[in-house]
Amino acid sequence: MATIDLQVADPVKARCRECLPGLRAVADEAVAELAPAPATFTLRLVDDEEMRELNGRYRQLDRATDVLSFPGEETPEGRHLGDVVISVETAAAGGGSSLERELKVLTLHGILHCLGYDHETDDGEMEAMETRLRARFLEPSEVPGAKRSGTVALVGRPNAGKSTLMNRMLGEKLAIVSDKPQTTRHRLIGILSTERGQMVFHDTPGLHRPLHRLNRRMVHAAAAALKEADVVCLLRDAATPFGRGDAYALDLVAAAAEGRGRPMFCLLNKIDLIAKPRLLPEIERYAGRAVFEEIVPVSALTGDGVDELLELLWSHLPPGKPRHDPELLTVHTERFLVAEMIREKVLEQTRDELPFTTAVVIEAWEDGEKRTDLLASILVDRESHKGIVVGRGGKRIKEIGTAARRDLQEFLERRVYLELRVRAEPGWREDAAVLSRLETG
Ligand SMILES: Nc1nc2c(ncn2[C@@H]2O[C@H](COP(=O)(O)OP(=O)(O)OP(=O)(O)O)[C@@H](O)[C@H]2O)c(=O)[nH]1
Ligand SMILES: [Mg+2]
Repeated sequence: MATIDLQVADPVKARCRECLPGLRAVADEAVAELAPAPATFTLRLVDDEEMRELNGRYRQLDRATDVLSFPGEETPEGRHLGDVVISVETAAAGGGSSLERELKVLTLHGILHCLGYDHETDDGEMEAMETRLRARFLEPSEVPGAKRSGTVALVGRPNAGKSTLMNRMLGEKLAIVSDKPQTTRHRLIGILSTERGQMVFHDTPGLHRPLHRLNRRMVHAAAAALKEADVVCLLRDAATPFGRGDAYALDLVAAAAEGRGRPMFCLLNKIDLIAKPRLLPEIERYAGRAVFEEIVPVSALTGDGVDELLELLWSHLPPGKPRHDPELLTVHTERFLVAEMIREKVLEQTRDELPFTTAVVIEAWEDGEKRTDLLASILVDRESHKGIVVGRGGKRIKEIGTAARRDLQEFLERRVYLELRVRAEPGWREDAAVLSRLETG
């Protein structure tokens, strides 16, 4: 935790007394989030006279200004984030909003300068960050009942239960799920619209050390969501022992936390599988990393803890208008979702024999008057894998087809004729052209 040194010069003491608790809270939270390493930070409130003197000494300008920032440095005692000085008189004269709000706005502005942001040279980066910080720290409490709108990224190791959790929160089965790791291959968007506003989930491929071009794309998709989302949830399968893969995912997320300025939560999933006493050390392990706002135990499968989680997520989304038509569940094409549904059946039916190596391509799609005719190819890595998918006497591919057709008819709400082929396409996981075709989501 950072230590905030809040100094108030005598001439402005009476004027800003009532603002101090709120201001300290914002400074505390903002510093903790933007500079999670132990740090000290000084916030000094002064009058115009002292400000003019400082402005003259450090910037050779003989006039008062609203805020000055002095970035700090590493000291033997730890990191000093810097000093922000605000003239209460100038702040009160500008802005048009309450003094407390103006002081908070200037404090956030000063903190960002201390962190090295510079709105004069950074092409809007600092401004975007300020908008987010204001939405996060100022507006929600001041506009009761305002609608929320934002993105929530679900990241974590393969098999942690990200897709299951997204489906659970949407109340619809959008993402395919399997007991095999690396089921999700693309960033999958799920839209939840309620009277509270709009929450857009980004279900992501599991974080792992990538070996193929496909896997590099997968991890890249997860990393991008981690960077852009308003709220990040790191999921961990709490029923498995903490291992190298968990440490890898945690480090990636922690590295992305610095300077994000938006909240992150750690979700301990699959609590239906473990006894409570085993959960406590897990909670402590993640609480020890100062990047998480809260550690939340859930079961995506049974729904235990999910309502509380949704409540928490809503309260941390910025205010705003919905970005998508509230009728939509997702932004992906039917073609992409249909290919995914078929791939799920392949994963289900081939169990452990064909790990990570299939893809599904829709070759033809014809909407007739009463029926949709689909031709899909299942790509495998090697000639010798074809037999596994086809099965003895074609039994397995028939089962895949039957199961897929059932789901597709429900999804498309019409009769479906599905023809499946199996094609060996060696090296498809490295082939940029094939991968781009698969990404027409
Ligand atoms: N018991 C239990 N099983 C769960 C829970 N959540 C997910 N699972 C199971 O865990 C497996 C993996 O779930 P997914 O949702 O596909 O996991 P994922 O994190 O999306 O995996 P990738 O897409 O491969 O990264 C499936 O067999 C799920 O049924 C849970 O809360 N409890
Ligand atoms: Mg998934």
